[in-house]
Amino acid sequence: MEGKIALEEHFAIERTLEDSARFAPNADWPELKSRLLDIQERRLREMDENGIEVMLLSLNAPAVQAIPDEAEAVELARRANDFLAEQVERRPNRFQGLAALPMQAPEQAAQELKRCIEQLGFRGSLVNGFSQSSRREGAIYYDIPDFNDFWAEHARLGVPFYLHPRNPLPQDAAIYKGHEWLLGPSWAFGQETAVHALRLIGSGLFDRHPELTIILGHMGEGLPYSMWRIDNHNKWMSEQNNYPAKRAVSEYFRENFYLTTSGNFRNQTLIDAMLEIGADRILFSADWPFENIDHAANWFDSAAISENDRLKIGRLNARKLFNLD
Ligand code: GRE
Ligand code: ZN
Repeated sequence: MEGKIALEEHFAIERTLEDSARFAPNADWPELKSRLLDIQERRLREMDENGIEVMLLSLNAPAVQAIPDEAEAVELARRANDFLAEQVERRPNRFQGLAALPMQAPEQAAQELKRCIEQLGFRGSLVNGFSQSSRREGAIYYDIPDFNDFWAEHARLGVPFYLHPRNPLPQDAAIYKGHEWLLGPSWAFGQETAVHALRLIGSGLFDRHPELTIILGHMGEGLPYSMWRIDNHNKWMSEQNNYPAKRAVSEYFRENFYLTTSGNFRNQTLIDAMLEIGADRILFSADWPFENIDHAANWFDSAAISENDRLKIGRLNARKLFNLD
């Protein structure tokens, strides 16, 4: 299919490059490194060869989220966003930007988002899971009241927030001890991100901001497959899910979330996602440079779905969601 739009597509700047090194065996690091640092050459060539018209670009992970010094996190986000804006400006028909945000400083995160949307012309934000801060012990998730004003501003600006994976902190990863192969994309990324998304849902965030849109990658980080069970929850028992939110989890999932196909190129999984959330809320993505663009495109272009759904998922949904006329 020609004219696809892809939106979980990463780059690095020198300062964030090392964050990705741990995810590649030594033998593959030179390749991953050169993929991360390139924007205008090989990436563009691969887009052309695989029918991708536009990529919405985002910084690699965990980058800004893993910098405990808040002033440094704020500065890095700004620098990365300025760099991305320059890259987009060279080919605005092919590249658009998603903002990196210093969530450990919620007020500055809101300001940076506003700057990125209103001045740099970005289309939304992409945040790499929880944040760390020297002001606070442990992982900071975004369901707490500190983020009330941030979410209000995000909703006001009317752009989507992409909740992208990162690994849990060592103190929260005891279950993986001695089984390190489960960290990263094989399991821990999805588990970490799915729980964060459920925390946002249960907190009542979407009662306060029904117009807020969250995007999840990797076909929903396992959530579509679990949606019925999360709601059903031993239905015969008198005590049901007890959380501040007003409605069933699946209702928020269907109304406030979009999913992308990033790194999950499987008909069975796509069809399950379509049955749970609908073809109007699924968006093609590759997850370059961690996944190959041709692997994503070859699978998607011949996936066992209708041509109408292929057009929506490959292009039309993203055009509408990100106002890409
Ligand atoms: C990603 O950002 O999507 C990613 C990583 C590291 C390994 C695999 C992966 O940051 O998909
Ligand atoms: Zn990714």
